[in-house]
Amino acid sequence: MRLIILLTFICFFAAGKFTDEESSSPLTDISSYTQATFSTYIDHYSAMPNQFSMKYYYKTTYWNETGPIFFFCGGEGRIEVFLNSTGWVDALAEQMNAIVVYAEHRYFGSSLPFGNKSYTKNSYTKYLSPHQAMADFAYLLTSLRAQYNNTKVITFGGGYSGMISAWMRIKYANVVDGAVASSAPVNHFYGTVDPTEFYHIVTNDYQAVDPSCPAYIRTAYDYITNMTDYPTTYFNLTMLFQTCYPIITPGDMFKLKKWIQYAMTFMAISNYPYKSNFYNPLPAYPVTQACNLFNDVEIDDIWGVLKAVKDAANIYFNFSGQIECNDLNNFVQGNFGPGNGLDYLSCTYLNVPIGSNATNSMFGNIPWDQTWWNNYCVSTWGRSPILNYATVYFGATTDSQTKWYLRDATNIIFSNGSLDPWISGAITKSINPTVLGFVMAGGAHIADLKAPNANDPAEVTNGRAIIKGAIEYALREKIPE
Ligand SMILES: *[C@@H]1O[C@H](CO)[C@@H](O)[C@H](O)[C@H]1NC(C)=O
Ligand SMILES: *[C@@H]1O[C@H](CO)[C@@H](O)[C@H](O)[C@H]1NC(C)=O
Ligand SMILES: *[C@@H]1O[C@H](CO)[C@@H](O)[C@H](O)[C@H]1NC(C)=O
Ligand SMILES: *[C@@H]1O[C@H](CO)[C@@H](O)[C@H](O)[C@H]1NC(C)=O
Ligand SMILES: *[C@@H]1O[C@H](CO)[C@@H](O)[C@H](O)[C@H]1NC(C)=O
Ligand SMILES: *[C@@H]1O[C@H](CO)[C@@H](O)[C@H](O)[C@H]1NC(C)=O
Ligand SMILES: *[C@@H]1O[C@H](CO)[C@@H](O)[C@H](O)[C@H]1NC(C)=O
Ligand SMILES: *[C@@H]1O[C@H](CO)[C@@H](O)[C@H](O)[C@H]1NC(C)=O
Ligand SMILES: CC(=O)N[C@H]1CO[C@H](CO)[C@@H](O)[C@@H]1O
Repeated sequence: MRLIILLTFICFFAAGKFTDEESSSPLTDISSYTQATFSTYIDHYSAMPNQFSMKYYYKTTYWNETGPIFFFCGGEGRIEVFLNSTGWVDALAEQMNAIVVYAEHRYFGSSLPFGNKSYTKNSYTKYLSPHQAMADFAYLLTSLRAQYNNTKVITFGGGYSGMISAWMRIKYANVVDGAVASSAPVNHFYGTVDPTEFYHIVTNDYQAVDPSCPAYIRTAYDYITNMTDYPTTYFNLTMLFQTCYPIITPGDMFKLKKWIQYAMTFMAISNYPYKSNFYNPLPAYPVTQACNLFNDVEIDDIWGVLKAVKDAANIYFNFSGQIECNDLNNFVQGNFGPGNGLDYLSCTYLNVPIGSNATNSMFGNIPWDQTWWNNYCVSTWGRSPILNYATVYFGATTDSQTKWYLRDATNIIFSNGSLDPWISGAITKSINPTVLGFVMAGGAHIADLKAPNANDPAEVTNGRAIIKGAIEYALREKIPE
């Protein structure tokens, strides 16, 4: 059984109202970039000479010979998804005469050290880690700086890749002059976060749209939990949810709940005020759209509630209208491409605890169970998570200790959307004069790095101005001769 735990990393609006004039966030024009590959070591920590090709895109047309390199650190998916959906980086590069680079994270997209065998056995998969990926980025940056007048570097990233961006500045201050870390849950690790905050925030996002909405989702969940003991309901559920394979076991019922939870969570994460296509194609304000489906349903109408929750989940899974049936076994990938890299990372270096507490979550009580997770990881990957890796290697800590741990860091911006569940493990307050943490009210996950849109909440627009000011500050520091 697969537990869906994701490192992928929400909006204020009047209940029940959204405009029909949905604008889209414009995509960056990928054809204006040049695609390239960079050969680097599969293992940076042995003298093993074997190399692999990592993919990157770059654009030098804005550069004026003295401008910086804006380096977007790839994350848990093919790099094109990040390039497509972070248009503000490109727009800022134009204003600041920067070279833009988007580099793919190893083991994602087409940057596979052992080709399509990369995930087939442990001796191939074992080179997938944040530190190896960061070394790839540092070597690529060193090569690029040599080519482009040893110019300064600002890293960018959002979500997991936002963590990488901040960590690049901390670990490679010799190569990276400043970092923008949008919606980066750098403290979302074992022992440093309350695991139940995540679904608390997801629930709050539905609550904010319509105070009666979470109760419907909660009730649908309870109905399915209760029906688990009654296989006579399974046929109806199979028909209603249009599942690709019939629901025949309690395990399938568990998957059905995970499928619903996944859709509700990712709509909250992607609750942009415009159409978007990051994880999956979505309409503007998907949370509002989902809650609207419960408007005319009585909460004690079992099949009515379940039908509405199915339709709500299908806003996430089937906005394209292309899905013939709902595959409860395989619904995680979306745009991010094939491979289970994120699962492997969650089972090794990035043990990210997420749970749910019925007192504040519409998904009921699902306490984080580390033992269960360890067993899952051993049976799936033959590995147990290294619980304190992020703490020891990158200084992940509790909110109250962050200021102390990062006291010597400079030039890092931690920007957050107030509605993003990942904020529970993020840095939301400034650490020192150049390590800034702030929250943009109404912002969803990585909203600031997306191309500016007329529907952006005011604080997201202001957040971009803060980031630009901080980058200019970092770039003013003179490199000694
Ligand atoms: C390289 O950068 C330095 C420092 O920013 C600048 O003074 C110099 O003019 C640049 N050289 C070229 C060839 O652009
Ligand atoms: C990125 O956008 C281009 C259009 O510019 C589209 O062809 C491509 O499929 C998109 N790629 C991904 C991975 O979303
Ligand atoms: C290059 O661009 C930067 C940022 O826009 C600007 O400060 C600088 O004066 C420009 N340099 C040249 C040589 O045009
Ligand atoms: C990898 O690709 C080759 C050629 O396309 C194919 O023959 C092989 O079966 C694939 N291997 C895996 C593990 O998918
Ligand atoms: C589920 O079953 C429990 C125990 O029988 C009951 O208290 C609860 O009301 C049921 N929930 C729903 C939504 O029917
Ligand atoms: C199946 O659904 C129908 C209505 O669609 C309902 O009348 C029937 O009682 C349901 N069967 C079970 C076992 O819940
Ligand atoms: C997806 O949407 C299309 C078009 O609205 C619909 O025909 C299809 O049944 C939907 N698929 C599922 C699984 O609900
Ligand atoms: C849920 O939170 C309450 C209040 O903080 C606490 O007493 C309870 O133990 C928690 N339940 C679980 C399952 O964690
Ligand atoms: C974890 C955290 O700092 N959350 C804050 C996020 O921002 C909102 C709005 O500014 C605050 O209310 C939260 O306390």
